[in-house]
Amino acid sequence: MKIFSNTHHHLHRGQQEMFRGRLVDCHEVPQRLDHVLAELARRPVGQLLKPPQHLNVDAALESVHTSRYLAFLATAWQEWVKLNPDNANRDALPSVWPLPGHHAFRMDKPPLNFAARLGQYAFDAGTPLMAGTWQAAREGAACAVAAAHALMSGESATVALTRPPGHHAGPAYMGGYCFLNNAAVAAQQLIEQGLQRVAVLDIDYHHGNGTQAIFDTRADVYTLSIHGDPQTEYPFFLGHADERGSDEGQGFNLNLPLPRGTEFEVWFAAMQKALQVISDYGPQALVVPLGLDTYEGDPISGFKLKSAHYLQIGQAIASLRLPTVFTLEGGYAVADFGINTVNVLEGFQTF
Ligand code: Q9C
Ligand code: ZN
Repeated sequence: MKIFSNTHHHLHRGQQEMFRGRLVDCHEVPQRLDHVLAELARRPVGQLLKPPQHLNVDAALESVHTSRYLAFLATAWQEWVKLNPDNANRDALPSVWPLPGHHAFRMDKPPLNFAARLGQYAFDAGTPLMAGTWQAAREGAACAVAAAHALMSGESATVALTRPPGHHAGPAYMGGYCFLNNAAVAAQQLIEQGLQRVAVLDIDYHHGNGTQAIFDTRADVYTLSIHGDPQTEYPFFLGHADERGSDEGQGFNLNLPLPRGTEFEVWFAAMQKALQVISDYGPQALVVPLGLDTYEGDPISGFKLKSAHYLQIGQAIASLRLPTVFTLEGGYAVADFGINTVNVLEGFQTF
């Protein structure tokens, strides 16, 4: 198992996120990845690598995100500081948005003010952007490209071990602590390297809205997500069971929402259903956006999985016998995050 690790992830360290009317400490912290690395030192389930230099990361990003969004991200921090020099000590968070469906808003006259532009590219105020965000996120995407390419070279499983996470990032927006959609980058690279069908099985607690949106109209990437019911759980505005894909992609998205409080047995039944659908689709590879926020100890989520269950989950994924790329997503019970992550990888390896 080749594990591509983002050595630049520390450059992204948000201070605070907006939550119910106040700024609270960020949940998505650098120590998360440090705990995984520490656990991998104890249980070396694979080879730790850096993504090679020669990869065309920009082209890989352009194939899942819009050029405008990428250009915005690359210069966002400089623009934020230009707005007011004092901003150099503050993370950028949006606070004004053009509400969709309200024709009074002039979508044809995009504002020049940077605080307003931020609202055009972010769907929440919980995703702080700072000086090192672009560099950290881009190196994370490089890990996803490397993981996809290594799979095409014959590895049976690879990992993009990275933060910030990616699955909430859409074609032209950030949100949910995500900027660049690493899982979508990996899936798209597998297609561009010659595969005809790829499945994406998202097991983060939160619906993978960005990945679903990116592949919504496509039949060559089947997106599946098991997550907290969006009627009560973030990201709220997508992730219902009746979203099956559009146009050519009709029938190639499956959402399996579960109520807050769901225990492992019920969660695992949904997983079995997803595995059957994947197996019927007959993909040549699998991408797993791996969130560990389904854990009972997670401070912002509502499922009740225990650490030992992650070994079983890894085994169940391996039972598909598909070349598999894992990308690291959420999981905020920081002290147990390393154990839970490595349990999935070890379960996969020992199937
Ligand atoms: N302040 C991922 O797991 N905020 N993103 C919820 C807590 C958003 C989660 C409220 C949660 C985003 C990758
Ligand atoms: Zn999550």
